[in-house]
Amino acid sequence: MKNEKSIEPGLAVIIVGNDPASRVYVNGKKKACAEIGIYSREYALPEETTQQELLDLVQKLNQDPQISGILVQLPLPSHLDETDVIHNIDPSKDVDAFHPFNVGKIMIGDFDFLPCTPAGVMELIAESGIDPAGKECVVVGRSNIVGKPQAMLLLHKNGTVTICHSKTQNLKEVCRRADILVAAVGRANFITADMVKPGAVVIDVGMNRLDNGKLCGDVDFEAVKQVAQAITPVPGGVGPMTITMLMRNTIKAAELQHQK
Ligand code: L34
Repeated sequence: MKNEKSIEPGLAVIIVGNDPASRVYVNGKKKACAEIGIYSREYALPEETTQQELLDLVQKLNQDPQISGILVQLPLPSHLDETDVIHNIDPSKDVDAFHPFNVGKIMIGDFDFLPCTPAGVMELIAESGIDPAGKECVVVGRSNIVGKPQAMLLLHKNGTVTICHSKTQNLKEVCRRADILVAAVGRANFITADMVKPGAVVIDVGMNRLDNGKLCGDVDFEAVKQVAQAITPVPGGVGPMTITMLMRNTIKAAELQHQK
């Protein structure tokens, strides 16, 4: 019989430099680990860290049996090559699912990990009793971290998916078709009420810090909530789900490594 007790998930979080938003998110991740009993280790590296130093740390953590998941908090300072760092994380410890191996597995539909933010969005939709099957799903934003994988996950659930971006023509009309609208643009109040079909489900992935320090999503919440059937707030919507999905991925990584 398998000894369940011997599985001990461990998460290594690497943060480079002094981005205040990254600090908040990393603190949230450590706190979540502590709350649910996941061992976590933080590596706070100075702004001047070199690519080689960062890669050496990733290599060391790839070999560390206490560590099941490695997360390099993005964005990195501009002198560092994010793609190169991600490529050097062992795919079996890639709890962000950013490594091309895991990205490819998601495309095929045979995956171990899902990227945390899009997975969190899917959980919110499912827990609200909403089934994307056959529905018009519009994703605004095409980043590798959110927009593209989000579209793929909605497609896996049989949604009819459209991806919009800065070159999209008639953005308003396309958004108004959506039964499920996911905003991942990175611009405060970008989605206005006239872009939303009455009764639509609106998910706000935006995390914009206004000059007054207030956190604000991509959706004009006060106006859009009047027309939407369901809408996620910022803060208190997708952000905490991102952290929850990281916990799920870390446990999954530990289980998979244990089976080997
Ligand atoms: N490698 N980098 C890597 N993985 C990730 O999954 C992330 N992301 C994004 C930025 N860089 C990353 C995050 O963790 C965004 N993100 C994230 C995580 C948590 C929250 C927001 C973004 C969050 O908890 N937001 C709170 C408010 C926090 C605040 O006050 O600033 C909320 O309620 O939305």
